[in-house]
Amino acid sequence: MRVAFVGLGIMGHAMATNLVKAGHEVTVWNRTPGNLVEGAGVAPTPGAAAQGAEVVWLCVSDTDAVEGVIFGADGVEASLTEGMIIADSSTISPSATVKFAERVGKKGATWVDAPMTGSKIGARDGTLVFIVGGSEEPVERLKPLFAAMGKKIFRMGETGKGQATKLVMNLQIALIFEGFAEALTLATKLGVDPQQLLTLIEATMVRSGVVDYKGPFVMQRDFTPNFPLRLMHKDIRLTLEAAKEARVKLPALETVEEIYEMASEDGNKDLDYAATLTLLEKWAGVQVKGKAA
Ligand code: NA7
Repeated sequence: MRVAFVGLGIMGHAMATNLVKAGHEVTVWNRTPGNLVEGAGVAPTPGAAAQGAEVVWLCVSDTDAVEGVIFGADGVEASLTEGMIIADSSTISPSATVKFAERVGKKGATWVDAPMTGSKIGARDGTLVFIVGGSEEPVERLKPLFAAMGKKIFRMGETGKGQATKLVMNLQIALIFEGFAEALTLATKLGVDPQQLLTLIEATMVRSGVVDYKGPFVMQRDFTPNFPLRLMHKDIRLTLEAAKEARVKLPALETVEEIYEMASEDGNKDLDYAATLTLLEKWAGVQVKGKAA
């Protein structure tokens, strides 16, 4: 298929690369020039990338970035044609998604929200899990592209429901990780070996996918970003906004949001969100160390 790919960050670059590898005709655009994908064409603007494309795939930071690349100067909007699909893998506001979809719908284009989970490694290996909102027909048409970048897709309902679901998934990741980080901090302060604690967790019902993935990184104190703290913080804020719009109270997430705020002020925003641990350590006056650290 002819695909315009907009946004070549940690996730987008790997995703566009996998589309090229699967034989699709890809043209990329990235805000900061010079970010190239082998085998793909490069366009000077998002609008130029979208010219003649069947699908415009987005993977940019946040709601404002999506609005800018679609509706801003030199944006995709001017190149929209009947039948074109915009697939958005950025994690953004569900209510803004519905508004964007209505606006592009006036030009005959369809919006599919397709945020994903699987992190940097999933993007590289083409094993992402897509959490999709949109009508059945365009989602069906996108299947060869989903297959090139991921291993599973879950259609959660109409446009906006993919974003809504992604937010409630990240809500859980943020709370599960914070529980793990608090446990490691208190264990260390009480003289329990964190590595042994991790081994115990893995052997019991406390085990989780989040701990399976993050545990080894934390034990080695490797906070290089798989999923940057600033982006998880953005998702937590989006979740709290969506909850407010829906008149739902999320007290645990509100507290975790404050931790992210302070961890960012402490200079950790470009590290992995696992670096929120360092704030708890600072307060407790300890450092969690596994055998390998
Ligand atoms: P990254 O690695 O921070 O990449 C973000 C990308 O978004 C990158 O290509 C940025 O371009 C681009 N970006 C950011 N702001 C803008 C604006 N205003 N206009 C156009 N492009 C922009 O994030 P990830 O790849 O990890 O994640 C991307 C999304 O997936 C995000 O929503 C996550 O929550 C999930 P740059 O190279 O900085 O010029």
